[in-house]
Amino acid sequence: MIDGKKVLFSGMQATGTLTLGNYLGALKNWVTLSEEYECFYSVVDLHSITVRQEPAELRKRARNLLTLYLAAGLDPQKNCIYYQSHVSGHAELSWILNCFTYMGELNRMTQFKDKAAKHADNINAGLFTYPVLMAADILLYQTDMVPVGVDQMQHLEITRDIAQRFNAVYGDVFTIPEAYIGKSGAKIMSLQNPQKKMSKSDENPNASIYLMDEPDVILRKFKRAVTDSEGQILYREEQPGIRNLLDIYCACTGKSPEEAVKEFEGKGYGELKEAVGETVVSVLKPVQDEFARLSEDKSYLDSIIKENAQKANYYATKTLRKVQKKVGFPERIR
Ligand code: ATP
Ligand code: LTN
Repeated sequence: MIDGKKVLFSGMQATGTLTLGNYLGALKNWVTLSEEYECFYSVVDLHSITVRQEPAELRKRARNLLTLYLAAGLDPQKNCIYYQSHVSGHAELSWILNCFTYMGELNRMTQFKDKAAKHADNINAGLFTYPVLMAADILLYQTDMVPVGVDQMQHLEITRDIAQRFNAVYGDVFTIPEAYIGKSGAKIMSLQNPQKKMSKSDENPNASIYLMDEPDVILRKFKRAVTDSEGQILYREEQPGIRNLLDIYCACTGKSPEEAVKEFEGKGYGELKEAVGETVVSVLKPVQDEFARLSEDKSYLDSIIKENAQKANYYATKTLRKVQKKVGFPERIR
């Protein structure tokens, strides 16, 4: 608890360009949640180097991602928006938690298996212990709630296991976090293959809507979206392409699938695609405009980065000192 509010933590990696999936499945919900919780939203750059990065490119993407957090509507006075690498407590706690995590547990992580297969030439120890760093991110702020996609559930489970194991030895040190899986936009699928999730690392640019796509590009991508030959607009499993378009429409408008189906009754696929495209354009336009405006304001951004890193460090250090004392490190002489 901070000032009577429950604590929420989440983060995103600055790898690739954010997609509509990231926006509807994560960022948009973060803004809603920020009213109710004391929130920490991190650009998790320590996680990014588990795969090779070009330094200048990583720095640029990390800054763009932080700017996007703000552009999407997160108020930096109310939410702590910062770079993970600016708070050394993440790495320090991660080391300690490594000593409370078993090889067998990490071996079961499906993300590790996937990424190891994808980067066979660089299966480094950081990739293996990635979930421990994620546990440190969360536990460092005594987090109650973690909004994540279903793909991150396994990492949240291991975080809870590590925390419970530590608490069993040393008493109630860590708050045990709960996952929060948002309802709307939970899984936006690829426009080219509706069986696959929309992902920023997809090789086919037509499969994903990028947050910075121009309106005509967005409309064109929707026009080309893969559908089916059923010829009717219904929300059902047998029509994954149409269902995905309706999901996107609902996540953008707040309408229910039933309402959307009713609205498009008797209409053709072309009309649906155009309507969804236009809705997405109107949702992304203010974010794009605000991103452009903020990107120009270097000194404002720098002041946010500095102040929020200080705030994050304050809370991180509080937990870290407690943990260091519990495990038996000598007291600091001041
Ligand atoms: P990558 O392609 O590099 O795996 P990604 O696009 O899957 O990246 P992540 O960085 O893994 O994105 O996820 C950032 C956040 O966005 C997470 O909370 C994740 O659950 C959410 N997210 C990612 N893709 C989607 C999607 N298609 N639908 C809904 N939410 C998504
Ligand atoms: N692993 C997550 C990003 C991430 C995260 C976190 C999410 C790193 N640390 C802590 C929630 C809480 C991902 O790849 N989406």
